Amino acid sequence: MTVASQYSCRVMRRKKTRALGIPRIDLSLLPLDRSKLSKLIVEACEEFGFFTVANHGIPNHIIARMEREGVEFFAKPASEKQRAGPPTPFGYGCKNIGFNGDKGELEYILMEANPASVRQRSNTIADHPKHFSCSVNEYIGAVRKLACEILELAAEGLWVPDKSVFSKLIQDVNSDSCFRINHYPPSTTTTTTTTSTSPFSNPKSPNSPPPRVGFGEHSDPQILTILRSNDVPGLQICCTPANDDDDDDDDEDEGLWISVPPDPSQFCVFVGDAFQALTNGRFRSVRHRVLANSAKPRMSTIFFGAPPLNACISPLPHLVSHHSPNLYRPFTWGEFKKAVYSTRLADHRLDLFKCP
Ligand code: GA4
Repeated sequence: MTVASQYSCRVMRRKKTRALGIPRIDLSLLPLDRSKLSKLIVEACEEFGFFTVANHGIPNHIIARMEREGVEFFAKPASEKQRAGPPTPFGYGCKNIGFNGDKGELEYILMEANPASVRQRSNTIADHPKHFSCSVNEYIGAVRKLACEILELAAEGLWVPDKSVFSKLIQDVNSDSCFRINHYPPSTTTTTTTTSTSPFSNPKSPNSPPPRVGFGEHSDPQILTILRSNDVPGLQICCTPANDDDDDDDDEDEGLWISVPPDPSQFCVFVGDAFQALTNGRFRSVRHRVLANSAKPRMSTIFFGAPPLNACISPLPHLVSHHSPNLYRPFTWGEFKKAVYSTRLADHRLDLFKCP
């Protein structure tokens, strides 16, 4: 990928994209303002495919325990960390991402988000495997519950008759959800820092050095992603500019990278490709990336909520009409995953499933 293409993001043109302030959903409005919240969540998923969640109700001690385990693991010597690798598809990875040659300035642990797999994998990850697996399973349990609450609010906001239509997919005992801890080591140069007075990172001055890419541009394949980071910046989401008055017929446009200010007290929520397909394109999976230019190490913990492998992903009938015909052909999550692993990070995998 060229440096120039790292600065821009090609996304489907949305003529109605307006404000560029990142939506923040305050869950303390529950239960009184449920319908207002569900409307705000739907708007955020339609316009950005992304929002942050404040007052989420997950106890601090669960988050703090999880964070300590991550810090402890990445502080180990490389040879010990490698005992948990390679990440094909689960385990410890360093710089290599996926199976097709993608690289990033990070190291990570990837695992299946079910209690038995976490327990088994902990033996190669931690000196105190029981402690590690308890911390991770408790954290995943809490975050999965948060994801379900958000999915139910989204279903209500879409006026879908069965409000558990999305949440039951990631709650299923056979859910293929996964969990990841990313660690971006500090940058040794201070000249490439991304912290600026403006959250908008492009256009860059021609003199500024190229950004160090921690995790390259991509969309998440699953239904919903819930991320929490420490207080170190780096995450950027791609948004389309407001262009309501531009009526030409190009179907693609340059996007704008917006830096998401880190806030350890909040969670970031990303719409994934499967959610875009289930909502017949009404929600959009957000393209995002992480730049690793900070002088401090960034660590993020991420839950990817996915359906069981045999679940059918097909636009909800309620969201298909004469005016909004089926955008995607039905596919199983297993089929989609196969496509995911045969592509490069930046590829648009959902396009392979578009109706002719
Ligand atoms: C992106 C979202 C999740 O981190 C992930 C990633 C996976 C991996 O790191 O192995 C992928 C990437 C992610 C999408 C395309 C493929 C698969 C790397 C890659 C090049 C765990 C996932 O499910 O898809």
